[in-house]
Amino acid sequence: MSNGSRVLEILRANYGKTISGELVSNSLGISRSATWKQIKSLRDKGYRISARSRSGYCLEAEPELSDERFSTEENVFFKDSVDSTNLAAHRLAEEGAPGFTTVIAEQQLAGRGRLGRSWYSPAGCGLWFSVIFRPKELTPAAAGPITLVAATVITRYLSTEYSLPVQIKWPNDLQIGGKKIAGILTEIKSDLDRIDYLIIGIGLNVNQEIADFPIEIANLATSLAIEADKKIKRADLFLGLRQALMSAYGVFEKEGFTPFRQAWKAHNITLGRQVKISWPGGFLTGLALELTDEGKLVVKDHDARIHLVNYGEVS
Ligand code: BTX
Repeated sequence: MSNGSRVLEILRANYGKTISGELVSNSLGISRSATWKQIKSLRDKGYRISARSRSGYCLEAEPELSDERFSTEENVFFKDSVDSTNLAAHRLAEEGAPGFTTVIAEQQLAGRGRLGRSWYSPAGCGLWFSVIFRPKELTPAAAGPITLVAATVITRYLSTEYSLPVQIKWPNDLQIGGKKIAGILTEIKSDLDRIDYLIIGIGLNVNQEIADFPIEIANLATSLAIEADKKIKRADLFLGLRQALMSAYGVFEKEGFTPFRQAWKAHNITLGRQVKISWPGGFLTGLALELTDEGKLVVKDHDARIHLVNYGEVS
């Protein structure tokens, strides 16, 4: 155990109480200045520790997300700050990280949306994480609906835990009352018939207030705290969502999208509407009729021709 973890262990055992610096140093067999160095580094990680020269140190609050919080979870990597958890997950996957390896960050400096858009991911209020999947049997084509599976699982989880009317806009937007609460970015590394790995990145607004959103998305975005009218413990929510995703993945790998389709339909706001679906270089307008077992959107255009669409942006 590192000196930092040992100092933290002592402070935690005396949570809310002041403990003398001398006692901490003596019980660890390190100098007072080495103890002070560890206190400073814990403070940098977000631990609120008061220090008084005569009386000592007192742990007053711990960061919600931290290395220590997830130290007992298998293959969960926490970062204070990262460019993008999807990029960090790619790097780990390239180094051979096993399936279900997960990167979670307090903040992303270059959080990514689809088609080169950016995802606003400041510290202290959201869940920004990416999970690596290593399908053994899925072909790239069969893996397509995995984004819909993730959307269904997260929607079901949030609806049940917080009694919120979360809705899915095909393919990857989670909304409440027309405002975006979460986004999913799925990326794949594969050749034509074999998947090396899939990465599912999830951005979920948790404890933001309306005033916390930048002006460009203030009217488009919402958070769990705004909708549920209470602050939410992010670490517990993350672990619950990750578990739900891992379990759902097991079902998807064996049985495909079919077991999730009814739940997706129950929460969706796309079917039965006139839609414009755009993709790089084209678009289609028509009525969204159905979602197939393969996760494709069935659209009837104005000449009554039927199209099966598996990628695009709905407006
Ligand atoms: P998207 O392309 O569907 O949505 C991106 C659009 O959403 C932006 O152009 C902006 O209008 C809006 N937006 C940006 N930030 C937010 C926000 N915090 N809340 C609501 N609306 C917002 C959706 O892309 C997929 C996003 C995935 C994000 C996760 S976070 C963890 C992982 N790492 C990473 O870099 N991306 C994923």
